[in-house]
Amino acid sequence: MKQPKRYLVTSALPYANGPVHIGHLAGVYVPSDIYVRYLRGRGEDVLSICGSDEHGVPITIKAKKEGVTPQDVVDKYNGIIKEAFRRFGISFDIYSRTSSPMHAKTASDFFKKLYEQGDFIEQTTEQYYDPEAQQFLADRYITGTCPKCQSEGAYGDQCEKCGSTLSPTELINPKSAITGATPVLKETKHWFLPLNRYEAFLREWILKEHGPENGGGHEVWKSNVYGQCKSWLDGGLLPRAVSRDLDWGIPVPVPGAEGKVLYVWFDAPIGYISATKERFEQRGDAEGWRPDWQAPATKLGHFIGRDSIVFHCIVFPSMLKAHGDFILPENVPANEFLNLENDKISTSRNWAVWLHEYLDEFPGKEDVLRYVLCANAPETKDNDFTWRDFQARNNNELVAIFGNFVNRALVLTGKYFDNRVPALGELTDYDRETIEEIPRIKAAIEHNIENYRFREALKEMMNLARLGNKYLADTEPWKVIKTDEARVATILNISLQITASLAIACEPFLPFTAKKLAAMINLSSVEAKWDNIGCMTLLAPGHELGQAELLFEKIEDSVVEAQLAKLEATKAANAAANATVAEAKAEVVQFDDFAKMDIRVSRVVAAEPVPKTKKLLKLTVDTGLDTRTIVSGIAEYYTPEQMVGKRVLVLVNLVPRVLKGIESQGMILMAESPTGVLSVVAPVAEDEESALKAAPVGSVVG
Ligand code: B3M
Ligand code: ZN
Repeated sequence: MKQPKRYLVTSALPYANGPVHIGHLAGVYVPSDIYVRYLRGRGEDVLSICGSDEHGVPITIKAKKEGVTPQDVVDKYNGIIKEAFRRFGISFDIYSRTSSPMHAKTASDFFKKLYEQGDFIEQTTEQYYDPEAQQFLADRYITGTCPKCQSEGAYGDQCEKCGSTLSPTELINPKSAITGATPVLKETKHWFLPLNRYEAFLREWILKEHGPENGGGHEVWKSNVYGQCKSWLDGGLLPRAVSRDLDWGIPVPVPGAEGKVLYVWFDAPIGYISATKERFEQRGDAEGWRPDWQAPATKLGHFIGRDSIVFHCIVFPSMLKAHGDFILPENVPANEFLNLENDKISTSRNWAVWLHEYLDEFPGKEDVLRYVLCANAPETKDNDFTWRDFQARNNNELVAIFGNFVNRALVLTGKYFDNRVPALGELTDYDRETIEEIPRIKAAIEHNIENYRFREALKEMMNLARLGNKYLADTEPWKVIKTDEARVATILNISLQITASLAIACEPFLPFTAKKLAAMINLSSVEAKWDNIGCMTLLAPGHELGQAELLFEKIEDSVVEAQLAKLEATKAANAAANATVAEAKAEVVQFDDFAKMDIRVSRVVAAEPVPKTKKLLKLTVDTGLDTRTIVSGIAEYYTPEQMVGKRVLVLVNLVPRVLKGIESQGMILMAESPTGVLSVVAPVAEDEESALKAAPVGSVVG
């Protein structure tokens, strides 16, 4: 394998149309961060590049949905994503964004060069056009009946019901998602990158150089990545349009391209180059990016999810090859997908653990999530995140092994040797065997990280903690101290050297813990170099330790149950939203039916949970006619304290019903937000009523 002079590591640019969740983290950002932290620890020249992907149709759709501009959307999510990464300790050297002027120029110049070299095919095709909105429609903006399964609401590129890939003209009864108008076919010109021209080059480069039978000299790619590439290549490549009719994106920089922008998958990977340039420009070294992207001794690696493999292994390399001024990636270590509690992570169904929410709910537990996501990373196949596993890995591994070992070594040193590293005496065979294990573990971590096997690497790092834990358990210094203090000095010296090695070895995986641990043993950053792992004089005899603290704490059942309840509530809200849609479609209510309902503004005077239930509250309400008891399944949304004093709408002539032995005399009405969140309809109180009446009609109150 070539000896790289420098490493350039890119992590997929997240779309700035939503926050980042655990699926993104396990697939891309945790592995890439482990990789770059490890390389930095080895003193390598490494640059870690990322930023927001701010163009493309998903952003414009989100903007339409929220009634704001695409710029508002990307500003909002770029901020949320960037801040969450920072808090989580993802150590990018730059986190940029594709709406930056540097990127517009870089992507524009890239396109122009290919255009001038004659690398594109210009082609006029017929595409759906919305005559009311007067614009061409992206595939996602056209909905209709699926020709395969006949279900409604299929998109122009895909039916989410049956999973078929579609083209917009296949849809039955196509409708514009913008205006509802029936779209018409209209001619439009686009630029295509003829991927078929690069087939021979790609076959040679991917299948020969990075395939399982490569003759050395290059890295072999992961089997999931190689397999996808091979099937694309075997299926034959076709020209791909690199422009779109859209008003959000980088304008196509050639004559006759009004109203057209670069396809997001054309500009986004160029974002890696723009971000690198920007990073050097910020440091007053405008040309400094060149070795990273142009010197053959740079090892470029793209960390991505499996849905981006074709773009990073086929399309972008073809673009780079056509351009000619840039190096190609040495590896594309893509991961598969992470599920959550046995269900596919989904932004639209809110089935996810969002990073920014985790950080708020689990302060100081960044490393626990990093640990669990790495231990479960979907490296070769899809994998599952469960809260029970999160708890078990924390309690049985981080607390019971890592934390326990470190804590015992430090506390015993404090107790027996005044918090100073005791001297190493004569070694037993067992001491020697233990010490000899450390370099073996170090080599195993290195080998695994360098081959993108981060789960195995993490296991080896934990083996170092296990080694120390077992050593203390076997040597029992707390017993030996009664008879042989010198022997205990040796045992604790060895334990503390292992602790110091652990502080260095855990850094790529658990950076917050590494920092805490280094402070606890007063290990300087000069000594905390990767190559010092296994050095048995890291902490000199007499060296004073710092303050011992607990590194990890047990996670209680109640914490896990609260997270599971949160997911249950999401499920319920999704089901309710679906049911509401179905009912709304199913039945029309006659006015007479509606008029039978006696609905009264009532005040809640008392509220208490119904024992042995999670969802029910027993409410006492004053309806103005009487005071009555209502049992309501409202406990998922409100606490009893929140309900007392609230004014609510009550259906008072509903036939009484006994629930959990209590007669419920009516029903509290709730309303549902567009996102499926239920809340009580709480009319204003009397004093507010007068304020309402005084306000002019049509003005907004409150
Ligand atoms: N934005 C998809 C994603 O967020 C896409 C990656 C671009 S990488 C240049 O995973
Ligand atoms: Zn279908």
